[in-house]
Amino acid sequence: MHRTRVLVTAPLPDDLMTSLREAFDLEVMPPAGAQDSTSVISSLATTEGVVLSEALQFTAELLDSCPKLRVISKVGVGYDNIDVAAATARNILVCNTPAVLSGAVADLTFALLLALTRRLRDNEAHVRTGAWKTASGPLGHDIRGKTMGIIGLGGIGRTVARTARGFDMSVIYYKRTRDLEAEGSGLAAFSGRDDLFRDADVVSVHCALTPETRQSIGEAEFALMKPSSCFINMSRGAVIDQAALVRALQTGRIAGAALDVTDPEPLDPADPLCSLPNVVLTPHVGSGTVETRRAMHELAVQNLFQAMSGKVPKAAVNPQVLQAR
Ligand code: 8YV
Repeated sequence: MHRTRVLVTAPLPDDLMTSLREAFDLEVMPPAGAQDSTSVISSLATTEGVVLSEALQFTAELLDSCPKLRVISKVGVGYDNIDVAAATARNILVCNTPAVLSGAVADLTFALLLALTRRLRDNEAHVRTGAWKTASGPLGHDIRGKTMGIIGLGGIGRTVARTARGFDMSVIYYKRTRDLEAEGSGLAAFSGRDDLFRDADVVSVHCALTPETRQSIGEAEFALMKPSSCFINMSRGAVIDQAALVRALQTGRIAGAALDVTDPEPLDPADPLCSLPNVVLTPHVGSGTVETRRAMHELAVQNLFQAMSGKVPKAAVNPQVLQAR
């Protein structure tokens, strides 16, 4: 009897793996190292569905080696490792996991921002090294009363805006299409792009990585920022010109940066970012809580089940594929 072949590239909890195994002929991609596109091409020839992590780049070329593929269900809200236009042209439905991770990413945004502005690392070292015996800890800066500038007001950006309001911050945002609801409800005021870089005390990036946003924040934008301002990136490392950011930090053009994402990932410990004192770094763990990852995994598996059985999944990136079918 023919069983539908599904490839899983993301490590999923046992119970979800069991439910997938009961329904499909499952192939699990080995963890990092073997996860390059070419090593799975032979299995992709018969694969009809994929539960996808960041492990594979679904380029048009790779999609061409997947003649039977119908559904790619991404674990994550960002789907920049999938050529969606090429998938749509081949009638392949792409799903993702929005909303369920917005809270966790927004929380880490503020954890990083406060770590930077309240000099958490310096103050911790002050205790651990005994420096406290002779001097009080270094002073930080308030975020209360300051202006948060959000680039990209999607689900995550809006949650960051709500959290910023809880910290008594003013919130301005830039997005290609204005969010009149956010403006009307008083959540965030629209700002021109240059004005945002000029006026914000904190610039926080939450836009998707697209051909338009790739390398879109660089020398010119950092030159607009206040010397006292901080830069945060929670989206994708490639949205910014990282060398320009390093220069802005080294020269004191901006005060500091907090980055959950870099280009490349993992970041080489010899990278200049790792030795700058005014930088806080985390290893792309914006959604990295037990609860949020569980919710993402459940949604990705649910999307796959629904899409494979011809139903409209909870979160489809290119739902027009379903209409075409
Ligand atoms: C990662 C993320 O995908 O949702 C996104 O777009 O960047 C993260 O949540 C995470 O590593 C899950 O694989």
